[in-house]
Formats: sequence, structure tokens, C-alpha cells
Amino acid sequence: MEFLKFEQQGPIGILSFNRPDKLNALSLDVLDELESFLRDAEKNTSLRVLILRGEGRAFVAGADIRTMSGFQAEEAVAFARKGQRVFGFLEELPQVVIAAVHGYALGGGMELAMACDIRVAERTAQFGQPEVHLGIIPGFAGTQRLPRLVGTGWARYLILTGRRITGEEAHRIGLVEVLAEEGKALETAMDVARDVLKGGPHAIPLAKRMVLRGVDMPFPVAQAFEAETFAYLFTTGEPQEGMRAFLEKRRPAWTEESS
Ligand code: CO8
Repeated sequence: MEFLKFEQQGPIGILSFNRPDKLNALSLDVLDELESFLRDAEKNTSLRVLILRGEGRAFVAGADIRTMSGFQAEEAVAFARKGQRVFGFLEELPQVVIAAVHGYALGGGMELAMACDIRVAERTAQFGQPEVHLGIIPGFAGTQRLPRLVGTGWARYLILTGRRITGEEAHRIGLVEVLAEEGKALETAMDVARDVLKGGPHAIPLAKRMVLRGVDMPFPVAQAFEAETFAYLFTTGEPQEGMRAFLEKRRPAWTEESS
């Protein structure tokens, strides 16, 4: 891979955006590489948690402005759809995805972090949706994921002013779930990953899917879906082991990967 680096330590994978001279800006090539990586990752059954981070001074400073600067309308819609598809695929991965943010997470970079399940960020990280300053709008589903995460008030404030906020402020408004000290985003994300791995390997992806699907369903339908998912888990043997382990005062023996 040219713009991405991947290493796997047991069930935890670390994917680094590696185009530091351009603050990891998302060009068409970077998006292509990300898409093909994600297609492989989906099938990687030994991988249970994926951490996303950036090399250099940024997480990701946005979609590549040079790429977009020559667009006509057809290319613009294709680029927006491509980013939406790739980020949608990321969001739908069976693995838990954690963004470990330091430095800039702007525009498409903030949209990328929002497509992750959990956001860890350093206090000094810089989040923002500066698109309007370029005469565009967030186009990788930011106008949709941001209000779902922080409410329509903060979403309109951030998108309409293009102002940047620190990791600390992002944490206060609910855009970031876990705050890390400077230089500690990855380490803190690894701690979160280890907690995720304590959960049942069947329960975790199903719980993730339930939350994601459920928000777009009418409440009674989502509730029925939840009950069916709950019941399905009992066909896997996992709840029996989890609860037996609790009663026997020991750690559950899930699978080799989860220990
Ligand atoms: N795209 C392309 N290149 C970038 C980007 C970017 N988003 N961000 C930084 N770079 C490049 C710079 O051009 C520079 O390259 P070079 O050395 O060749 O001149 C290099 O990275 C380093 O950047 P700076 O010299 O600017 O570094 P500073 O420390 O001075 O500034 C900033 C850092 C404040 C992060 C600054 O680089 C900046 O403002 N970057 C742009 C941030 C931005 O506006 N991001 C949003 C982009 S729009 C977007 O993401 C839309 C997503 C949806 C698109 C779908 C529509 C079709």
C-alpha cells in the first residue's frame, strides 16, 4: 500500500494514513486504497478491533482540495458518492473501529472519524468542518452523521461557521467519547480496544449492527429486531458461556483471539 500502513497485533489492527506531507489528505488514490483495504479487512476473521490514525501532524486534514479544485458537477457527485460508499463500508465493518485522533481532523477527516464506532482524541486535536470556506459543503455524509452524534444545534454551528474546535471541546459536545493526553491517542485507543475484546465475539458485531440499523427504524420495529437478535445469540453458545463464567467467578473463555 502506498498511502496506508497496516499492522496487526493479535486481534487488534492499526491502520495509519501515511501521506504526511499532505497532512493525509484524501485523494482518489487514498480512497481507492482504503476501499480495497476494507474489503480485505471485512474477511479477516482474526481481526476484531481496527484503530485508525494518521502519520505526522494530522489524523486527516480533509478531502484533497487539489483533486476537487478541477471538478465539474459530475465529478463532484462521483467523488461525494465514492467517499460516502467507502465510509459507509467502514461503518458497516463487523469489527469495532476506533479513531485515534491527534492533530487535524478536518472536513473529510472529521467525517472519517464520525464513521468510526468510537472516537478517542488528544486534548489538542483540531476538529472542524471548514468546507463552507471553500464554497462547498461536507460531502462524505458529514451533514448527516454530525447531527446524529451531537444534535442539530452543534452540527449547524460547526458546519455553518467552519470554526475549529479542540479535542477537549469535541469531547464536551459528544463528538469525542474518550479524551487522551497529548501524544497518547494510540495508547488510549489500545486501552479501549482491550476493553472491547472482553466482550463476546458474537455479541459485539451484533450489538454494533443493532445500534446502527435501529436508529433509522421506527422504535417498535427496532425493538422487535433487538429481541430477535438477542434470541439469536443464544444459538451461538456465547451467552451460556458468558453467564456461566460470571457465576463461576472466572473470565469467559470465548475464542483464542478474544483472550
Ligand atoms: N487537501 C490537499 N492538500 C492539503 C490539505 C487538503 N485538505 N490539507 C493540507 N494540505 C497540504 C497543503 O497544501 C500543504 O502542501 P504543500 O506543502 O505541497 O503546499 C501541506 O498539506 C501542509 O499543509 P500546510 O502548509 O497548509 O500546513 P499548515 O500547518 O500551515 O496548516 C491546516 C494546516 C490548517 C490543516 C491547513 O493545511 C488547511 O487548512 N488545510 C485544509 C483543511 C480543509 O479545508 N479541509 C477540508 C477540505 S474539504 C473536505 O474535506 C470535503 C469532504 C467532502 C468532499 C466531497 C465533495 C465532492
